[in-house]
Amino acid sequence: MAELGTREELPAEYLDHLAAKNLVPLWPSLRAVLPYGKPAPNTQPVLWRYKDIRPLLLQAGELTPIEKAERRVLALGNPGLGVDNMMATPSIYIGMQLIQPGETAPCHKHTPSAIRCVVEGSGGFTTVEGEKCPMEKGDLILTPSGTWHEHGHEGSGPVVWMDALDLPLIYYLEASYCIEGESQPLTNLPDASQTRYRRAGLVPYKSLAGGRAPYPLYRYPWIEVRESLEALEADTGADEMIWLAYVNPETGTECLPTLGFSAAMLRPGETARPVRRSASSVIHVIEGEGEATVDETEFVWEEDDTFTVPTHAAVTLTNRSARHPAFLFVVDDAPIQRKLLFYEEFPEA
Ligand code: GTQ
Repeated sequence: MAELGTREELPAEYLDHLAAKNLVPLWPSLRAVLPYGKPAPNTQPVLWRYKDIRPLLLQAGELTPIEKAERRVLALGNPGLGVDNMMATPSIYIGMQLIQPGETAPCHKHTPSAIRCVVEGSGGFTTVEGEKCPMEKGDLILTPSGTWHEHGHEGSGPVVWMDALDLPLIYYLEASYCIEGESQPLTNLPDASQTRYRRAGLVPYKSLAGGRAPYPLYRYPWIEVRESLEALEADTGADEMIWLAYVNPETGTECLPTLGFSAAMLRPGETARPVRRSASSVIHVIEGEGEATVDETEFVWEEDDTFTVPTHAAVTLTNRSARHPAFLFVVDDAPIQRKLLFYEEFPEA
């Protein structure tokens, strides 16, 4: 591999002339933008403990009325990417959102796509395109790019959920913006997870004739995902992960064009080694306690904690409990990488 020339080797006067014309020599920076063999991520493996987040989020509820916040959220900033940039990974924004009883977060739509995974509380709801989706712990609710959405809370006690958005990417593309709207009229039907898409393998007959909605299902109830994972245990080899992907029930492909969602169950005492891959991801603990290694970094995680996995990182996940399963929710940017035709998996030799 040839040594590349440096800036220092170039005459100062020449560098000044380049700068005056908005020109940059590539070769001194070539290895930084095209490292050999694999990427050199700035993203750090980071763990956010819900124990740390929760009191600060509740304090936000006292300090800032919802009207002054629009969305009352603490964003998880990766120090490697600049904490203030609100990036958990280069493509994934993660926020923890608090809504108190009776509060509403007004209706809007935006170019970034979002999802919620409910962390605690009962009685919260998100209305998406007129469909009122209940929010119970672990539920996944999609608010794809361009869909109207608003949040509310009809129960008691705080409701907290994790937001994941493709905001860093859309912002980087200078395409991120939002439109405010009036509160939506409700369709007055149960959400589609209870009616049109009640069960995997069944879709409304008319969807076969084409004219499919791009986002037929907005809510994936955790109670059913959890049951599905548990049912797989008997049928999954000890060396295989119990891992289900959330998909669009009409196309069988990822729910959103940019971010992917999946849920894994770790059997009591299990150490899982998910395949190393080119995607970055964020792992959120829905239930259980354990340990993780992300390249050289070691974490001890508990229920409701959240941690990052940079691109190409090697991961191990251990369930510390000898008696109870653990359940993890995974957000990744594999759908973007697949569309751009460079997604890779690196099975262990
Ligand atoms: O709930 O619509 O964390 O628009 C960031 C931006 C949540 C939301 C966030 C948003 C929302």
